[in-house]
Amino acid sequence: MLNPYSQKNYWKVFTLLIIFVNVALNYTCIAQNAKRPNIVFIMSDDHAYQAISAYDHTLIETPNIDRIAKKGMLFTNACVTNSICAPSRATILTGKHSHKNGKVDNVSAFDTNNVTFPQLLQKAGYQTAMFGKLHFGNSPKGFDQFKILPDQGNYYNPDFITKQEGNIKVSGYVTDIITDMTLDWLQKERKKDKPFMLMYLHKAPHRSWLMAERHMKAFTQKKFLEPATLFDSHEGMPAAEVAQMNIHGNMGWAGDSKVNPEIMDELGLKEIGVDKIRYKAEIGRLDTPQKANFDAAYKPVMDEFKKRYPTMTDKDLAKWQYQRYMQDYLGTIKSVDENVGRVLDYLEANNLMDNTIIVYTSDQGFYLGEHGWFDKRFVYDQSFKTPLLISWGNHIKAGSKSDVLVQNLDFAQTFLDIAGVKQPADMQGKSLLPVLTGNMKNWKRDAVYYHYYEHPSEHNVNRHYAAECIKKCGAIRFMFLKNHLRIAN
Ligand code: SGN
Ligand code: CA
Repeated sequence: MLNPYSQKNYWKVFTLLIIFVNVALNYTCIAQNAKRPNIVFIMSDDHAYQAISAYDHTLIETPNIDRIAKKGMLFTNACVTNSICAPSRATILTGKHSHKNGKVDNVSAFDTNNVTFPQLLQKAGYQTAMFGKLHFGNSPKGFDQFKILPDQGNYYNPDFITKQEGNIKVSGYVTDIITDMTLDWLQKERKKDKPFMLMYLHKAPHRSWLMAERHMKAFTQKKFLEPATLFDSHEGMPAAEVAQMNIHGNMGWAGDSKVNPEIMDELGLKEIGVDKIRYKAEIGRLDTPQKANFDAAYKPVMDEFKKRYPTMTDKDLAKWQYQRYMQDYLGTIKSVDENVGRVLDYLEANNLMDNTIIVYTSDQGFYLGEHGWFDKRFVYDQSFKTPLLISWGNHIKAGSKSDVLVQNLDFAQTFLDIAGVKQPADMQGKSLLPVLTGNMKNWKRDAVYYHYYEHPSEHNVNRHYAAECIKKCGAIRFMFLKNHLRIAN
């Protein structure tokens, strides 16, 4: 028997005690970490909710993205604070409106003095990683690993800025590559004794809508239903008259509709902006086999167009451009859906579904021909609203739907809340935890605020701000445009 009072044994007891405390502390830490939920934040770029079958079956089936809604919750009133790429990402990371985090448009640099939720999660013991499009002009803080596209990135054989390997170029198709990187990290780098927060961020379906080779033949032959407002006169929408987002008139023949520049010259088609340069910049990146597949799919389309062109009216051309737009845009989404499926399969196969909150969203919505438009920016429904699907094991009722007004401003606080990390007092959103868990007595929101700043700029959308207010009779959206107040829904 060890006598703790003897001088010799005192040190033995003391050492044993230290070992015991250490083991106990480590064990508690591992147990706590194991319990804290993992976060998988999946975001695509410019993915309209109209192009997700969980919302609408008209245009495309997205069985894998839909899996998230089947296991969890589909939000029908998720919106953004500023419908453009980098500002949306800044709002998501900081939990602050554009005027507070400083990233009001795509041009200004992101102020890295901002505190972001990944930094806070990392400090709290989360392993953090980001793969794909960030669009900030600087690297993200608070990540143990990242591989990001420079600026907008490219669809084929893209370059990446990486945390550990410097700048690299990877052969292949961007959506597949971002997924390979994500799966690689999950398989080889994820530390099993820590919770993780993974940002898996697609470039697709951003302009100029270049799909994977494997989908080109099928998608270039598809026909899609036209939206009722494809030929909108924009009556009562004063800013719409000067905006340059019209499918017929502002889309490039080469860069967008993929009409070969030589065919443009042959037909006498007028170049829109730097249309031909955009075509060459994207298509010129394809290697020989990739280009052969591209030609095999697009040449028959262009041959047919050449034949029809002499007899086509403006209306015929608009209809043709709408079909070309949908074929390419939706073709890129097909790969996003397949690849989301690969990540979900991995999480399922590795028993990670129960303790992982999975979010699918877009940096904003997008016009798919509504009002005759493409692009976003305006606070009308299709770009103000964004898709949002969230699953989280048994914490969220499978197959549930919420029409509560939520914003991309809410993600930061939601993630901090579920990770048990203190939410900074200057964050401006709300944790969605009560909504996700059906605890609605703890949820209250009367209105959300919107502000679009990027003007003068591409697409010429005037600056405007808006508020959507919840009234007993439903939601009303007020839009302030050049000091004129209008109702925008
Ligand atoms: C590019 C696109 C625009 C798009 C902006 C912003 N033109 O400039 O159509 O509105 O990005 O998009 S392109 O000819 O270069 O494709 S965002 O999603 O990054 O905000
Ligand atoms: Ca975008």
